[in-house]
Amino acid sequence: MKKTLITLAFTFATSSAFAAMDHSKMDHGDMEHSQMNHGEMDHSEMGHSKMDHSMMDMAGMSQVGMVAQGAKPDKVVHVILKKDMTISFKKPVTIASNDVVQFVILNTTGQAHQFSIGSPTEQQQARAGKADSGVHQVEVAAGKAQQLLWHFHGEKQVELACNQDGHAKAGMVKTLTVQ
Ligand SMILES: [Cu+2]
Repeated sequence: MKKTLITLAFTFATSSAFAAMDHSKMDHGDMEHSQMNHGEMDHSEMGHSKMDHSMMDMAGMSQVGMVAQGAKPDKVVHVILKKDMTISFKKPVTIASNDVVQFVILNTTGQAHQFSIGSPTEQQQARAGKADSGVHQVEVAAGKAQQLLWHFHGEKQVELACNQDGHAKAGMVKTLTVQ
């Protein structure tokens, strides 16, 4: 248990003060819980796959996170693609950094659309035709639903879009800010 805590502390330490701490002299029994962000450090719910990939800089990773295969979602967000060329959420949602979100995307229109996720910069690059923009994209056929399990980490400004020709311009863009 102590080992787990130490590992987590190292993993999430961002301040140099914390990193410079002499761990050999640290009294873990008296460890100040106020120093920890419990939202990010609830290890009882945290699968190791969720932690490990956050530390890796690998291909297929967006500036706003990556696909979270096999992870347990913290939140489920229902996304509706509508005929008026909008992307909307069924209910308002607050997404925090490190959340694993299961997007359930319903295409209520009579044509195929995409649901893509990335930073605004990555989305611009994707729409300009750049192959390795970092954007992750799911195809949603007319009248069908798709799912995407996404682990949010990195940049706070996130853009959801359909990048088929002209669709983003027509309104199929939704921005959100990770808390
Ligand atoms: Cu579209």
